[in-house]
Amino acid sequence: MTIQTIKTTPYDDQKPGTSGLRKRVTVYAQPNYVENYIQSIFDSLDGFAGETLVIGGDGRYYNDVVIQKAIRIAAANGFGRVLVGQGGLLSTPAASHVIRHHKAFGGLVLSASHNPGGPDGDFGLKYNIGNGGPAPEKITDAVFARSKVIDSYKTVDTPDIALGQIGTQHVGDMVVEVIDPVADYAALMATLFDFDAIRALFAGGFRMTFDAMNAITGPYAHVLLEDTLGAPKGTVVNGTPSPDFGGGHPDPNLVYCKDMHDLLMTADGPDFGAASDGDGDRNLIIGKNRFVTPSDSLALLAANASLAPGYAGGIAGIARSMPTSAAADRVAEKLGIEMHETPTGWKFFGNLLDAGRVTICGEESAGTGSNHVREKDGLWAVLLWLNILAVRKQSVDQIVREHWATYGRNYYTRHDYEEVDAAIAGKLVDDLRAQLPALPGKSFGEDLQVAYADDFTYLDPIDGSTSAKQGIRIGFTDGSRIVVRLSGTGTVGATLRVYLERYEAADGRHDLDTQLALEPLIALAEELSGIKKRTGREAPSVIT
Ligand code: G16
Repeated sequence: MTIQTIKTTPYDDQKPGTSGLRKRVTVYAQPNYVENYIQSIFDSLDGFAGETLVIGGDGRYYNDVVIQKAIRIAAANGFGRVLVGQGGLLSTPAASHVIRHHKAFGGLVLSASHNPGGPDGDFGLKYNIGNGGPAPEKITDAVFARSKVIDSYKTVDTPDIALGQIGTQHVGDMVVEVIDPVADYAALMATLFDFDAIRALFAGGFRMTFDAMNAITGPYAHVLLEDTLGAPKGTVVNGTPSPDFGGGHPDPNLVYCKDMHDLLMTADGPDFGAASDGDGDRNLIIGKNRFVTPSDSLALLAANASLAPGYAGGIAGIARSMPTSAAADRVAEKLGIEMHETPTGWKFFGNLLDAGRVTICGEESAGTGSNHVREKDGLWAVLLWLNILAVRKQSVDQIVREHWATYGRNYYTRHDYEEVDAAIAGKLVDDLRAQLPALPGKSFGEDLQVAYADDFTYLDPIDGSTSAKQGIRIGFTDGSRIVVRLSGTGTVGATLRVYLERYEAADGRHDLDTQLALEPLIALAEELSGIKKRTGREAPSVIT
């Protein structure tokens, strides 16, 4: 095998965001853009000679091109073996499991997650470490630093690897194993959940619809829900992955899954609806006549996890991202277990999971997961919900209402302003930050008195690292909160996210419309930040 060293010039924009490097395909298609980034990753790692690397992606446009480049660069850099999903496919949680299960050194996950795909859509690359989780900031910072000075990359001159056939091939001295993308993951799910109980649920006439959004979870959902658990054929819709997600936006929220939501709100609709995103790590949960917010879903899954065999011994602790509602905190308090608040992004959960401090983690952005992998996991959440429904023999709506009656309800919404001018968004956040020292103690209206106001800094209790400027928090004495932060996954302009939350006690009113219940906070957020005035937007682009 002849290793080629190719001269290159650096790009200045290869800074990984909340979850890897996400850019337009047109940006990724620039000369050596992919090569520079992958070489910068490998240059930031030590000790992988002869080791195993996992590579797989969500099958979006450009996946096939990048995967061939990645295999060649891995061979030239001295990896001993690459495990790659058949067709270049692996959902993000499956990639995490394959890394762990096969004791790989790490993995390259090719995905821009819920962002649209296609020639004019987005592409993404993320490096995951040996625990199966996204690389921590000390690695992503090193990758960015390297990308700014890189002057060459290594590759080999070989024909493309045939990814269609399961089996073993060679690229120079490196072994390439093309594996079934679903098998290892499906076997893991069987160890966590009571498949017999879920089979009995379906056999008893329980009806669900699962929208795979023309993305990666289709093959996984067909195997697990229909072939293994006996849900009728047709339960999984949009189940064939396509490079541009059928022209859709593979984000499982109430905007892009409106049809499913509306179906679940009809009298003869199914009992349960769920969806997952482009790379299979997010989930949407809707029961008949009951949408479950991701923050509530996290709390409910944590409270009921012990009903599934994989968690029968109880859970060690819960972690949630800072903007996620405090609903899970009340569950942790009642269970007498640890509760952690981390910055946005799954990479911050890894240390807590590795240390055994937490078992279940979640984010308000439709992400939930557990210590079974080191990524959030869409189908896992769906299966845990099914397991809970099978054991409790109640509807989603009943379970949610009982939860609120026990713990109280955290009314919660997120307002996104997408593709805002980056300079305006940056200034807006800076100006809001400048107001923070004067806010504590101040009252707004009759009920809102500021208890604290800060820019969230996280101190990792395991490795002692700190992450500053993780989002502005304004907390009130009644448990209400306003959080404002800039997205780290958008690819055009800036996305401003405003998160709003209000707590209503267990004996309070739980049947209010969410936007109405949060109206005073929505108005106050505008008063303090001036988003509409400064951006000229009349309303958020997306409300979840
Ligand atoms: C968004 C969400 C985060 C999530 C991240 C990555 O980040 O707000 O909670 O961790 O996406 O998720 P995925 O891999 O599914 O895209 P941001 O920075 O845009 O708010």
